[in-house]
Amino acid sequence: MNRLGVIDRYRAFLPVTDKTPVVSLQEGSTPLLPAPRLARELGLPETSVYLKFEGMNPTGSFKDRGMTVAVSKAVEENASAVVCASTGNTAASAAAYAARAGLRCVVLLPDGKVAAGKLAQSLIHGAEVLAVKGNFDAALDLARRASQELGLALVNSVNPYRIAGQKTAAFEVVEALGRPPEYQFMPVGNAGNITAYWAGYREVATREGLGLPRMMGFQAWGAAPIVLGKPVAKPETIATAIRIGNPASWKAAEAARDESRGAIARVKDAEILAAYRMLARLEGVFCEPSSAAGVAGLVALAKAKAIEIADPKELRIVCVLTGHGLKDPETPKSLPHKWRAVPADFSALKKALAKR
Ligand code: AN7
Repeated sequence: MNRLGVIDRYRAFLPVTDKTPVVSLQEGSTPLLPAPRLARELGLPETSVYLKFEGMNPTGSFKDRGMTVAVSKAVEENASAVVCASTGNTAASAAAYAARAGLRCVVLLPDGKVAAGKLAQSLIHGAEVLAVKGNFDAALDLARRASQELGLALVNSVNPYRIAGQKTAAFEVVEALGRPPEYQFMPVGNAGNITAYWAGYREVATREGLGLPRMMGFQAWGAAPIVLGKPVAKPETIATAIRIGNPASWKAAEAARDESRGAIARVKDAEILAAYRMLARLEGVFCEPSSAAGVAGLVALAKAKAIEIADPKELRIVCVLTGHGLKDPETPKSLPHKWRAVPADFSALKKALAKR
């Protein structure tokens, strides 16, 4: 398959020139999956709900869209090393793209709070992994200082090249639907992604004379600074990717919310886990828990009959599933399952299958 990465596909809309060396893993071009069984379960029109499955990117999350641009520009600007703080996915992506570019990569991770798959990725790609005895917000402060004082290129989403790359997901949604959706639901952590999608939707709307979606962002209940209107000193949630108390793109996320007549609200861990299971069981789509926060928000609004439906046939709702479920192999085991041991014996198997 000849797949273009996001720089080659959207070159004209990105801050690159012919001189920029392209560091790519053929990221982007992710599926936009219809979710009719989920829609029916929520009492929404069957053709209305779509899943932008960003877990299908090379390192398993949306971060790759921004990382290809950030690392390509770091190489162009003669950086010899990159640094980031991360709840796991940014680190995994930075580690992979830095490896591909032959750059040194330093990742600062909140000690003990990173899902197993993400840590495994940073390690195998050869990043220098530093487990910070503190949360993401403390790690980001350290990464900023390391960038300023030690000259490492910072590849967190405060780097505008990251946001530029990530806005390409909005371009793909519009291409797939033929127009922007009425609503977009997504998780919010450091708030770079909601900022990037909003920039992307605004760009296509201006270019092609189209409308704009309402941006619906969801934080975890115990890590909801934007909802509460103040930083959270000790953010807590099972959705470790969005365990962030002081988002870097706070103001831009509020602008996306307000300009789009959208909302930023919070969902409980139990609601996140319920949506996570629902996606896996109704649609065959396995995302990581944080990714399900947007869907949990949709479930809550659909239940409250708070989704505006002008024309049921025309309604389009996109849920962004930011990361792959395999990133976090532990969480599924904590949920109830049909799982039992059987002796290696056919009559025992028959008996076991008879009682469901
Ligand atoms: C799966 O990797 O912040 O609101 O350091 O991994 O743009 O931060 C990850 C965030 C949603 C939130 N879903 O996006 C990091 C990091 C997943 C994520 C978010 C993250 P932003």
